Formats: sequence, structure tokens, C-alpha cells
Amino acid sequence: MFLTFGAPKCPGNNNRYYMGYVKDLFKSTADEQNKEIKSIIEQHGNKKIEDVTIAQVYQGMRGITGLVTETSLLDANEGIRFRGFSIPELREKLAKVPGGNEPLPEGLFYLMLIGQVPTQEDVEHISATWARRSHVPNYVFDVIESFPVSAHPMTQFTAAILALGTESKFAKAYNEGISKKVHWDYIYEDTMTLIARLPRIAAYIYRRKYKNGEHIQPDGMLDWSGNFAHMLGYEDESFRELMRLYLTIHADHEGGNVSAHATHLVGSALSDPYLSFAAGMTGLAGPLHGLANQEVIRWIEEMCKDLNSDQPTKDQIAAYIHKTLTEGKVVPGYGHAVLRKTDPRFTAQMEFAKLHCPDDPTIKTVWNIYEVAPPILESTGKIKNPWPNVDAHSGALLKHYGLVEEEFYTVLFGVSRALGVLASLCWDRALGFPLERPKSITTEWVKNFIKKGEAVS
Ligand code: HAX
Repeated sequence: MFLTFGAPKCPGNNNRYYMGYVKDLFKSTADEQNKEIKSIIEQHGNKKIEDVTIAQVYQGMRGITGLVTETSLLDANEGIRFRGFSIPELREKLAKVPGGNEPLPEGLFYLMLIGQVPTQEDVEHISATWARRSHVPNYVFDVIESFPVSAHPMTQFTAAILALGTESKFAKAYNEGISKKVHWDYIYEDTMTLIARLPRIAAYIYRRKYKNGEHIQPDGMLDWSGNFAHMLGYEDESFRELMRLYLTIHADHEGGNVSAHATHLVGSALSDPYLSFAAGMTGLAGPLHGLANQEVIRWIEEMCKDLNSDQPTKDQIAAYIHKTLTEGKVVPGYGHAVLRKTDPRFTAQMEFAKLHCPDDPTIKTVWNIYEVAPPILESTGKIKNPWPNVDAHSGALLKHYGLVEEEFYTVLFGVSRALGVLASLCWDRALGFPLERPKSITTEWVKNFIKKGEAVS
């Protein structure tokens, strides 16, 4: 049991229950930030951050600074920092369940939203709020049931999110004509409700597709991840710990990745948080992004099948990597658009595995791939980052605990990603960020631009 009280108490006053203090704190923090941003734009708005090259414009806008995302910042060599805290620091500083070792994602959400490390009481407040809001209306389950069971879990997940959106408080209030000044309030309310309900939706999809529709009712006394593990059907405490770690480390990766950017972009049109997050999830479902966690375990299993071994040697792995590259395919779980070193999210999972399941053959294979793959990928001369990303490890850990249905893995990623992209959406509206509308050009325009430059020089 984790939750120690039914309703959150006002900090500093144990006799008073006060439901909205995180929201009030968010508003006052955002107001301060707003003043600062206005003055930055006033005084420095014309300063150039960088020039943009023609190659960047053609190659996926790689490296162009064009967004503000307050919740986290990615360094190519160090990895992600959430409000200045690295993953090892989060594992140390964020609140845990009594006797637990892994951070509670509720704490990370608070940190991303407020910008300060929460107290145990703050974290319990978030947990209790989400537990209270977690009831999923039946029509959402009906929407899931209307899909063939064979439908990919990410398709079912996205459809369920869209169905839930019929309850959007923001969409309703906007229709009724609210002022722009209070958009943030309704976005915050939708955010809290949507995050609260995601584990129930995800678990429903899992039990429907893989466990004969035998559903497990939520346990409102558990933390958000513990309850999710319970509804999936995994009662092992170390699996719950894995879920706490997993749902923390997948939450955010600054603003330019496909799921975060899609959520932000769609939100900038004032689409409600359900529509915006669903857009992020359709992006996460791509194999070059979140679906890579499914692809990694498939790639390992195919290799093992091909070699007729549950623990291929390093030489065999090396040969299989060469074969994959020769066939013109990517080695899933390796490479990154920004990172240039081993992803600290990979390292965090490796540390967890060393503690909980060091002898698992698939996990040992993941570690052997880590030794063998980087020099081979580097030797191609074109892959900018030969190191593993977050997806290289997660499937093997899930498989160890019996969660072997790899098509479901991206849904787990999606539940976690909600924390970062929706905290950011709250910030987007609290800071009054406008419609996103970058300029695009044609190749004709580029050719004329080059000609003009040549004429001048
Ligand atoms: N295996 C084989 N080739 C790879 C590769 C890999 N793991 N990583 C990059 N390359 C190739 C690219 O396909 C590209 O080839 P072409 O020039 O022929 O098009 C070339 O190397 C240069 O790519 P890059 O600049 O190093 O990488 P990008 O920024 O273009 O792409 C990707 C980054 C993550 C999409 C890429 O590394 C990749 O496809 N990796 C495998 C899939 C994967 O693990 N995705 C998950 C990433 C993390 C994430 O978002 N998780 O959700």
C-alpha cells in the first residue's frame, strides 16, 4: 500500500485538505516565467541564435533551434536532463514508495510542471489526484472493443485517447467562449484527467489482446505505476519497480522528437489535449521512434532463431549486424538524431538489470550487442551515433518478467511520454505560445537563392 490518505493535505497545514495547490503553484510559477520571457523578447528578441544551412532544411531540420520546451533539455554527450537533473540524480532525489529504490513518475511530473523537486507529500498528492480521476467511461472500452483484436495496440491506444477526448473540459469551455487568459486552466484539468486514465486504457488493451479479455480492476491505493503493473497482471514487486523506472525515464526528451513536437504542434492550433496527445502517439508509433522498442526484441529473436541459439556469441552477433546492414535495414535500438554517446536511459535499465536479473539470456545478449555493435556501426562512416538508445534495452527487461508481447511495448512508452508532453502543453498555454508556423520553401526557391549568392560573390 502506498497512499496514506484519501485526499491531499495543504502543505504546512495537516488539518486542511486543499485540492488545487499544485495547480496554483503552477500558475504562479508560469506567471513569473512569463514576465521573464516578455523581458527577454523585449531586450534581446532580435539576437540571432544560429544560421540555418541548406542541408539542415533538407535533412529533417536536424539541429535547428526553433522551439522552447521548459520540461527537459538534451545534451548530445550527457543525455537528458529534466529541469537540470540527470537520470542518476532523479533516481536518487525523487520520492519512492516505502522500501523502494526507483523514483515515482508522479515526482518527475511535478518536477517538470513546477520546476522544483517535490516532497513525498507532493508526490502522494499527485498520486491521489490521479487515482481519484482514473475512472474510464464505458464508451471508451466500447471503442476499443470495436477493433479487431489483431489491431496493433498503438492503434487501439490512440483511438481510445481520441474517444476520451469527448470529455475534454478545454474543448467544451472553448466552445462556450472562454478568454485566452484561462486556457491553461482547462488544459491543466484535461492533462490531469488524461494521465490518470491512461494506465487503465493501456491495461485494458493488453488484457483484451493477450489475456482473453480477463480484466483486472484498479487498486486505488497503489501508486500510478504500481496500479498499472497490477492491472496488467504483474504483482511482482520488482516488476512494479521496473514500471516506476520505465515510466520515469521515457517521459520526456526535450521538444524536437516526433512525439513531443507533434503534441506541441497540434496543441498550438488549440486542439484539446486529447487530440494533441493522440497526434504525439501516432508519431511514437513509428519504427524510427517509439516502435523501435518492439523492433529491437524482434530483431534479437530473429537473430536467435536464425542462429538456433538463445545466447549467440559475440562473433555471431557481429555477423548478424553486418547481414542487417547489407540488407539495407537499420539495427534497431542504435543511433540517435541528437545523442552522440550511450543513452543514459539505456544505462539506467542496464543497472536495474544487473541488480534484478543479471543471468537472463536475452539481457546478456543485449549487453553483448552493446559490446559488438558500436564499432561496426561506426565503421560504416555514415552513422553519426553508433551507441544504444533507450529502446535497445527495454524489451529484454519486460520479457524477463513475462511481458513478452512486444507489440505492446510502445504503449508502455506512450503512457510514460504523456507526462512530459502534457506537462509541456500546460506550459505552452500558460506562456501563451502562438500557433506554430515555420516557413517552408521549394527546391526552385533554393536554386534561385544559390544563384543570387553566386551572383553577389
Ligand atoms: N542502423 C543502420 N543505419 C543507421 C542506424 C542504425 N541503427 N542509425 C542511423 N543509420 C543510418 C541512417 O539510416 C542514415 O542512412 P542514409 O544516409 O542511408 O539515409 C545514416 O545512418 C545517417 O543517419 P544519422 O544522421 O546517424 O541518424 P538520423 O538522425 O538520420 O536518424 C535514427 C536517427 C534514430 C532514426 C536512426 O539512428 C535509426 O534509424 N536508428 C534505428 C531505429 C531506432 O533505434 N530508433 C529509436 C531512436 C530513439 C527513439 O526515438 N526512441 O523512441
